Amino acid sequence: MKEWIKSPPLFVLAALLFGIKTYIVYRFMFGITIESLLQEFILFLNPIVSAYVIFVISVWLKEKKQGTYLKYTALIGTVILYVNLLFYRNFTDFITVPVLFQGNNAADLTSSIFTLIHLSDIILFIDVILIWTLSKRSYGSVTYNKHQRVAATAVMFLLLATNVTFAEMERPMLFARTFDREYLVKNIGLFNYHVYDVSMQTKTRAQRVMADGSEIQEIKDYISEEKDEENTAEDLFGIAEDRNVVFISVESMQNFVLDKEVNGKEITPFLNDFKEDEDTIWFENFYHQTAQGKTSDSEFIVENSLYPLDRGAVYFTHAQNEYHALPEILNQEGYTPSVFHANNRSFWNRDMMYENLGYDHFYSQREYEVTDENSFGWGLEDKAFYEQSLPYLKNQEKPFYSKFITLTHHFPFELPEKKASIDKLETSSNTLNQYVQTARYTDESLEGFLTRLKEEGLYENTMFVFMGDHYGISEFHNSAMSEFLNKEITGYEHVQLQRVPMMIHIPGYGEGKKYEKITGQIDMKPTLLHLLGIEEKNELNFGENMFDQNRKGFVALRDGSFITEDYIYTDSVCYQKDSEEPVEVENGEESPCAPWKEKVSKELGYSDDIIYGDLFRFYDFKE
Ligand code: GP9
Ligand code: MN
Repeated sequence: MKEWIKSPPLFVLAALLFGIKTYIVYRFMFGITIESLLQEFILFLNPIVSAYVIFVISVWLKEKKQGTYLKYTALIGTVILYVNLLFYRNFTDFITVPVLFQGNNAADLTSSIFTLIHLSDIILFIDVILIWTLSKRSYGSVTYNKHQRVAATAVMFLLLATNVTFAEMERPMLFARTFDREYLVKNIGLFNYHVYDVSMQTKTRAQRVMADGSEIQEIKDYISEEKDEENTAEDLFGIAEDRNVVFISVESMQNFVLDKEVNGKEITPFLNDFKEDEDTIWFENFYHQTAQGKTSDSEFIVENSLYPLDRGAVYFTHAQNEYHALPEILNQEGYTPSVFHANNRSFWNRDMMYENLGYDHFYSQREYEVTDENSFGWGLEDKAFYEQSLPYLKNQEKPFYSKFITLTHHFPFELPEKKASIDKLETSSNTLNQYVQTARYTDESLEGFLTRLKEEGLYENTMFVFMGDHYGISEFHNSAMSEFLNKEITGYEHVQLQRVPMMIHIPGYGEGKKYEKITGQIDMKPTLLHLLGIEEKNELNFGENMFDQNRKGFVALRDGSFITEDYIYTDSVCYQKDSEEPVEVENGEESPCAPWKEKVSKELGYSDDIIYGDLFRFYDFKE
């Protein structure tokens, strides 16, 4: 080992050269954003670790083969890096397997290739030239004894463990959640990211290949059986016909802040009035149904009336599937569907998924002016976001369907002192204490947006939908939550905390009211189509129009918990809604939750089958 430090063998030199080069590319050629010292360190560490992992293999090869292995590995690695760089210069994103086969992307790249290549890129090949030169000499082939081979390999495991530990510290559950390619590359490196991407792709492909068209009929039968007799809907069909739609996905907003105060001040004064407005239809028992895909899951549920997956984000894992999504349907009906969200395009794989779902345009970070004054935390603050969105909105061809995704009220809910209008709470959780301040910020920004739309003449002929995307305060803060709500957070209460705002506001409607029936995000697609007066032929939705009078009677959460009119089931406990207590079942008797539980798991299973098997490709929605 000692001699190795004095005069390192070629594989060590190659790993260092290649690793440092990759770091330089990450840091200065890809626009990767660094938010902390730890991130900077990981970004530096992982390319060296990855390079070492690849190059150390040479110690197990015959002497003559070592040089060849090292030089070709360096060359191929550099080519991969370089192609990614060219791709990045064009798309501000990293290559994924499916994208390689997306014709228009490749065409885009070839047409602009010369503008993407810079003369200075030559420096990327300097280490390759050096490794090629050195490998020709005896330096390229070394006789390693067994001891040295094992030592070199042990170092590899040590380096890998260090890298993984730091990455996990930086981003817990990095792989399970897989939310952003930039995060993945930042934490595990470009090459490991490609390995990961290929394995994901293979797994997805395999499940798809096994599927055939027979299953979709069974699912269709199930869905039509569950739908009750015809014509049971309250007649609201088409009450918002031909209107524009402004759909606001309100980040992390939960119902528990509504009508609550902090030191004598309402947390959400605007929403409190808005829900009671004569033009507002308010569903107070509306549940989010998201899992690890967070915001993207809520988007997926609303757009497709399918459930998200219980692990990973379907926006990532099944972005290539065939869907029959809301934006696509609206587009066919003459609407312009677009999304406004001031985050980077690849977050949650949105750039890929939106195209597949039929959105016309995605106004993302690059269309907004983000400065130190108008941003903090996750980026552009909502008030500036709305203001800067207005010119784009005005230019939409009408009628438009515009989805806005807010960002300021996001974990960790930090708001600069001067932007806060109410006090923090004083519970044992700082997160919860701050949550109310960003909730208030959201409330103000929503009010401001409506005012601006009125001024711009975009209010009267629009239908507004405000929906909370998912919880903001996790179970982890239960004890602080019980301090705030003044009650114990049982399983029952935990499920009830998954209720998020669902307010539909139709200017001039005048018959707005509060609905107490249980509903969920899965019901959004059929409900919106109903209000817009669009008949969906051949619907394959798990949700139902929320105005139907005979609905199937349960709302399923993605972890298998569910809500019925009389019971709440979670963590294997069946609660009676009246008493909020667990149901007592005599020995040998069946729990009243049991039949529901069966239905729920059947439904979730069918939804998974559609996604894993990409079953919609066997179905003709037009027929
Ligand atoms: C990021 C935004 C927030 O683009 O959607 O993500 P979340 O963590 O809430 O899913
Ligand atoms: Mn969110």
